[in-house]
Amino acid sequence: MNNTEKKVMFSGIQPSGDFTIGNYFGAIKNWVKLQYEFNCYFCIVDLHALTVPQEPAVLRGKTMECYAMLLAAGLTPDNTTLFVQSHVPAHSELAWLLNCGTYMGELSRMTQYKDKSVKQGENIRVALFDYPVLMAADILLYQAHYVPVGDDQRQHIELCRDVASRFNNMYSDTFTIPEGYYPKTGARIMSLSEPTNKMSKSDSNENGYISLKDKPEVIMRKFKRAVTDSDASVIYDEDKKPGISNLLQIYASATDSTIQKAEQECRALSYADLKIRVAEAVIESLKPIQSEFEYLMKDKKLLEEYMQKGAQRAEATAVKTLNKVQKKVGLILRK
Ligand code: ATP
Ligand code: LTN
Repeated sequence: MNNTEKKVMFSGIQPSGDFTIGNYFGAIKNWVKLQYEFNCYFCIVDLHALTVPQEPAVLRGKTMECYAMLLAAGLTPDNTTLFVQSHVPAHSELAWLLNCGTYMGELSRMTQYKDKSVKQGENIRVALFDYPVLMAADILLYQAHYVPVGDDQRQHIELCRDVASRFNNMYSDTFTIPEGYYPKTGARIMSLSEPTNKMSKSDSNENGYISLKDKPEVIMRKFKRAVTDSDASVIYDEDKKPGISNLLQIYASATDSTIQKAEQECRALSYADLKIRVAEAVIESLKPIQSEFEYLMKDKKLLEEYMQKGAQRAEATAVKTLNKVQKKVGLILRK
């Protein structure tokens, strides 16, 4: 099947820190499989990262690293259009036009905004409020059929569908109405230090997450410190034993197995041995990614070339949709 016959898939990931094994087992590893089945656009959403304060030099560095890491994890420029959001200005332009058809009330209901704005104190950026509209623009520019995301993004996908349908009804069919693509077996990896919270790359406590860049000795140390419980049985029970369940989930993901099998295999281990077993499996599964990442980071020119090609390919599609929208709302297209 050539790319034009495949359904379109779009997803984004923020360069707001180093990718964690949560991002890898929960999202990136699936993207690598999906790229052979769909016409995939995967995007480093640097403009989304700016909705909370960022150190400019750090953001630039992370964007480059995240791009290299996605390649190292197995996305290939032949099968995926991999690009940086700010390299395709159509994202910001469509976001503005969609802003003109989105209601304050709709955005006020977004739980991610409510959660994140509490952390920002008094000076909450307008962009944080507007985050879902930029996300809708990302998706709609490519006429995406499917958007692989975690459960936490459900509300944003619904908003995107509402905004797109409203536009289609008002002006005539323009946008494909996208669907969330929630992998049935998608791993949800929790923090090692607070196993009832999601593992997150922007966590201020480095012991809570394993970065894909962590060296083997760091991975081992972090797992050895992982919070468990005082009972000693290795059983999967998310409510009663969140720490142990998380370790079993990570083990299953790292060994491409199931939670049931992981539980059987590890049942007889002490907690200390379980932690070592899981750490070793993670170290092993990250090895090829880490060596490829190191290799790619030595060749910035090659990375920039890939970035440029990705942006060109994305832009060719994005501009078509943007121009349609501009015409429909009454703008004169520049000749
Ligand atoms: P941040 O800390 O900046 O909010 P994050 O680490 O939560 O970032 P996102 O950039 O919001 O990650 O998400 C990128 C993708 O990774 C999404 O598809 C999301 O569902 C997935 N993901 C993030 N954290 C986890 C996790 N702990 N377990 C499984 N999947 C995850
Ligand atoms: N909000 C998403 C990141 C994101 C995204 C997108 C995902 C930005 N634009 C478009 C899918 C499609 C997140 O925090 N995971």
